[in-house]
Amino acid sequence: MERTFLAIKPDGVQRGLVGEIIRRFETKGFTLVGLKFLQPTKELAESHYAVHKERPFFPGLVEFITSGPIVAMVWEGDGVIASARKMIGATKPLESEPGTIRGDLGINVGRNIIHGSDAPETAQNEIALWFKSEELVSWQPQMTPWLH
Ligand code: FUP
Repeated sequence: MERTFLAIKPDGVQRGLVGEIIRRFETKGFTLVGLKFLQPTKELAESHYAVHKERPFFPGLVEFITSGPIVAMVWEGDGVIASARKMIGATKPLESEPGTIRGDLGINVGRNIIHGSDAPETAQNEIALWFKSEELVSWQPQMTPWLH
């Protein structure tokens, strides 16, 4: 079963959006298999965003992500990687459609509430970076078999 890594960034936590965001993925029908609340170290943030390390916004991005606690999560379900990206919406505020998390809840490219893995390989790498295998729980919701 496909899995993706999602993280509610410090702005999402500070604005009280944790419940709203988790609700969207739960009601969509995806299954939460990993969850932790932590303030990332600079080392962890730099590894996570290593692909952007030459970009001018990199230092500010690392400073922001390490500025407060975040909610790190692994979600599971059919097509969850691409589906979560759709639900999150585009990076640029003017391109994130209403109905998406960023389109409904944000206006700033840097303070964009949530991260989601963009492809199967990055999902696998990010899950391994943020979670130990014993922190992930394999389970099946019992009450809604028609969704799964
Ligand atoms: P996304 O996958 O939508 O989170 O976006 P990217 O991987 O392209 O960018 C990672 C993060 O860098 C974004 F969440 C916000 C930040 N960023 C900026 O601050 N400025 C930019 O011009 C582009 C990205």
